[in-house]
Amino acid sequence: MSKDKKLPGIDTTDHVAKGGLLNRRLFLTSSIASTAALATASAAYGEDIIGEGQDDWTIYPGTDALEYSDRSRFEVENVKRFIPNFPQKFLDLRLTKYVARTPLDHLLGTITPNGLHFERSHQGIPDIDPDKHFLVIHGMVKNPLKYDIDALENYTTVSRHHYLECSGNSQVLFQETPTDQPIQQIHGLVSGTEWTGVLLSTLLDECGISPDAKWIIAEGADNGMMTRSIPIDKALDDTMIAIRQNGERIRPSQGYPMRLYTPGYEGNTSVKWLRSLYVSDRPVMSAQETAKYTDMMPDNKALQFSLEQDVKSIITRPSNTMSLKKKGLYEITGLAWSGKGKISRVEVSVDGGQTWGDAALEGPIHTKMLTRFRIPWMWEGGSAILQSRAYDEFGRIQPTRKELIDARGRNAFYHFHAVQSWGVSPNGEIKNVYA
Ligand SMILES: Nc1nc2c(c(=O)[nH]1)N[C@H]1C(S)=C(S)[C@@H](COP(=O)(O)O)O[C@H]1N2
Ligand SMILES: [Mo]
Repeated sequence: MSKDKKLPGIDTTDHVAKGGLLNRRLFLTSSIASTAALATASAAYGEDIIGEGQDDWTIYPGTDALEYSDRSRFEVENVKRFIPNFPQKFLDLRLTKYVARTPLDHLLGTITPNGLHFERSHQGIPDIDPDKHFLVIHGMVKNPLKYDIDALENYTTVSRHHYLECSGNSQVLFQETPTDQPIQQIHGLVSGTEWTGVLLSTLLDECGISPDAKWIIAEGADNGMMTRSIPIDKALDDTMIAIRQNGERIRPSQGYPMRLYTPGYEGNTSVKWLRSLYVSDRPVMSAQETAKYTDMMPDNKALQFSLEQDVKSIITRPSNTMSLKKKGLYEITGLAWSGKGKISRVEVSVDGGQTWGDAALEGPIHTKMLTRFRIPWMWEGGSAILQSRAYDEFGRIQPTRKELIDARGRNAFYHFHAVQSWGVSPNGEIKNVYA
């Protein structure tokens, strides 16, 4: 947008931080859309609504309805869980078969479409026939019981908006040098969903757990038999047996027909294809809570059961899969979440963390769910370093990368949640930098 174009009703001088960050109240004014339109839409001309370059789809009737609808064929090429043109040098052949990532740069809002939910399946996806699968609850209970999917559908279910994040998400940012991986590869192991399920407390109540029960040991029916220990307090709080994802039965890759879902805990504890919950007075000390998913500290001792995730945010637009084509007004937007509760505030900086402005949060804000933030930014064409910093309702703040590494040391691998930086160069190129 050139300087001589008017921005009707918009005060582009209301700066809230250095580098061109503008007051988030701009989004409340009715004309913000026309500002965006001035910046991005091209001029319509002539009397015809079917202008040059536009086909006329009104002539013939369209195709028939499908039994199960699909995306537009024009969306299929770019918006996928496997990164298009993914640089060969990053391919870890041991993992790629079993990992798929959410294309955060292509999404808006906070709900991840089911077909784009990230996936981590350590030993592949079992092809489970729901008529031949059930969950048993046993161990320190009065009545061991078993539940198939039909039984679970008959309980009163809860539907809640929550995120799920692998604790290995963003781990490449612990490395010494910034990465040139696409944002989907860096941060794409997080998704947001309306999960529907039966609260585990309901089923544990029915089975009658012993007063000495301290842990619930969950086991999956997959080839890897993922096994994790969940503290009893969490099991009785908001843990559910999830059976639906955004309304429909959960996908095979998400644990069909039933999975454990532990809101705000590291993704690994949400055991998919759940077949057993063993009530115990101690954790099981499985491979996934000893050799893996522990936090190696600077003194080479490992923290175990660091299950609840911290407060975190990322800027998804603009990000390193895009470049800024011209000077002008941009919206900086991204996602913030906390494993403990609600996001209360997100600040954005475009000068590498020297000055900060408050971003607008899009409501309703759900607990342990992705929250979208946005702030207007007038880019004058210089270099900039974009950062976001989230707070949760308990006052927890995202640390800087330096603070996180000082606390966690160089052995750290899981739970990277520090402030992340996108460097913008004067030619509009964006890449991951350390600031
Ligand atoms: N049974 C089983 N449950 C599992 C896994 C697995 O491999 N097997 N992977 C875990 C890991 S590491 C993560 S991050 C989440 C991923 O859930 P999603 O694939 O639905 O995104 O599931 C967890 N539950
Ligand atoms: Mo994970």
